[in-house]
Amino acid sequence: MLDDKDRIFTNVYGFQDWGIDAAIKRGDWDDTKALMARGQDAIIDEIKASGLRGRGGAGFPTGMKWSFMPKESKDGRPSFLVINADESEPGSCKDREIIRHDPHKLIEGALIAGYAMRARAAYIYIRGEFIREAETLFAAVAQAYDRGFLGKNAAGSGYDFDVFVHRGAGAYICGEETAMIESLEGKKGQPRLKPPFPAGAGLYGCPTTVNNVESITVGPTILRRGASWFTQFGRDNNKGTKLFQISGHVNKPCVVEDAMSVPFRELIEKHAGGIRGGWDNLLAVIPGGSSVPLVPAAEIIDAPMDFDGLRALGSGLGTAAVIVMDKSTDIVRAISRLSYFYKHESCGQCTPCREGTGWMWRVMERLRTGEADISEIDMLQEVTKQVEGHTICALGDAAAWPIQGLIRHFRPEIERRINVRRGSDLAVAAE
Ligand code: L3W
Ligand code: SF4
Repeated sequence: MLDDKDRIFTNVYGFQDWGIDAAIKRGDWDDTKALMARGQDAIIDEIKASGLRGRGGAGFPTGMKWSFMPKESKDGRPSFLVINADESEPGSCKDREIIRHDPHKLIEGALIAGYAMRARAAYIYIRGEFIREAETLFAAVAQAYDRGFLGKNAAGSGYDFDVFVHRGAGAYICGEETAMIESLEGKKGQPRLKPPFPAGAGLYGCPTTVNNVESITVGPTILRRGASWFTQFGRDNNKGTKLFQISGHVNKPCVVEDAMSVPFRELIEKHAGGIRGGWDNLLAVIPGGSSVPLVPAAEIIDAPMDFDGLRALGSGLGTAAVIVMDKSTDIVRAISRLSYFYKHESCGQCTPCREGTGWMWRVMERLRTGEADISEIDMLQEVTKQVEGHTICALGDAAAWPIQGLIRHFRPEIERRINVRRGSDLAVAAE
C-alpha cells in the first residue's frame, strides 16, 4: 500500500480546510516561482520522464500532449489550457473531491502547466451539477489572485496568467474535449471531427490543450519530488499514483489514492473493506467508469489495475471508477440502464450514435425482460459493431462496449431469461 508520505492528495477526505492558508501549510504554492524558473521545456521534459498518462479516461501521455503546443505564437494567436472538470462518467467521482478539498493544488497545477505550454489562460470547465464545488473553486481562484499567484506576474514569475471558471449546464457530452470547446465558445456542446486536434485548432481556433483535473493537479508534486519519485509506482507504461473511486457492493465505498498497477483484490481489501458477503459473492466489475466493458469476477481478482492490465482483459482503466457488482446484481438490467444513459446523452449529430443508442437500449430492454428472441443477441452484437468506430466521438464506442462485454461474459444468463420467459408464455398458452 502507498505510504502516507507518498500521497499527492493529502486532503482528499477534507479533514483539513481547503482554503489558501491551509493549502500553503500542506506544501502547495511553495516557491512556485522557482518551479517555473526551471523553464518551459524542462517542465515538459520532467512530466514526460514521469510517464504521466492522462487521467480522464484515454491515458494519452501528458507531457507529449503539452509538447504539441506551439513554442511561438502564429499570427498573434494566443494558446489556451482547458481543464476538464465536467466529471459525468457514471462511477467517476474523483475530480469532485479534488475541487472540494484541494482546489489550490489544481490552480497551482493550472499555472505551471499553462506556463509550460505557453498558454495565456486556463479555463476550468466545471460540471453544472457541481454547485457547491463551483462555489469553492470560484473562491479559491479569488484567493489565488489576492495573493498574487494569478494574474500579472503570476507568483512573481514574470509570466501573466489568468484562470477562468466556466460552469456547464448538465450535458455529459460536454466532457468530450471538442464539445467542451464548443460549449466554452457559447455554442451547443457537440463534438468536432478530429483532426484537427485541439493543439492545432482548439478554443476560438487557437492552439489548446484539454487535460483532466487530476492530470493537471499532480503536476506540481511531480516537479517538486522529481519524475524518478513518480516512476517508483506502477509498472512500465503505467506509472505513478492514481485516485481510484470504488463504488457498489463493497463494505466501504471510497475514493482513495494508491499506486498504479495495484492488484484488484489488494485495492478492495485494503481500502474498501472487502466485497459485501465475501469474495465468493463477487459477480463482475466495471473497472474504469461506465464506458468500459465489465470484467467477470474470476478474471479481475488478480488483475493489475492499470491501463495495460485491464486492456489485456478486454476492458480499460478509464477514469479508475471501479464499480463492483455482487451476485445480487441483475447484470442485464444494470447494462440496460447504462444503455439508456448513453441514449439520453447522445448529442444526436451522427446517425449511428443517434439511432444506434436508442436501438441498442430497446433491444437491451427486451433482453432484460426475456421478451426477445435468441437471435436478437447476435443481432445486437452486430449493431454494436456498426456503431463502434463509426461515429464522430467516443460516445458511440462507449455505448457499444458495455453491451459487448455483457454478451461476451453473460450470454448464458441472457439466454436463460429468454428461455424462462418463453417457457412461461408456453405454459400460459397451454392453459
Ligand atoms: C494531438 C494527436 N493530440 C490524441 C489527444 C486528444 C485527446 C487525448 C486523447 O476520450 C476517453 C473515451 C471515454 N495529436 C493526438 C492528440 N490526441 N491523438 O489525446 O484522445 P482520445 O481520442 O484517445 O480520447 P478522448 O476522445 O479524449 C476519452 C473514456 O475516456 N472514459 C471516460 C471519460 C469520462 C470522463 C469524466 O467523466 N471525467 O473523463 C472512460 O473510459 O470513453 O474513450 O486530448 O486530443 N495525433
Ligand atoms: Fe454526438 Fe454520439 Fe456522434 Fe458523439 S458519437 S458526436 S455524442 S452523435
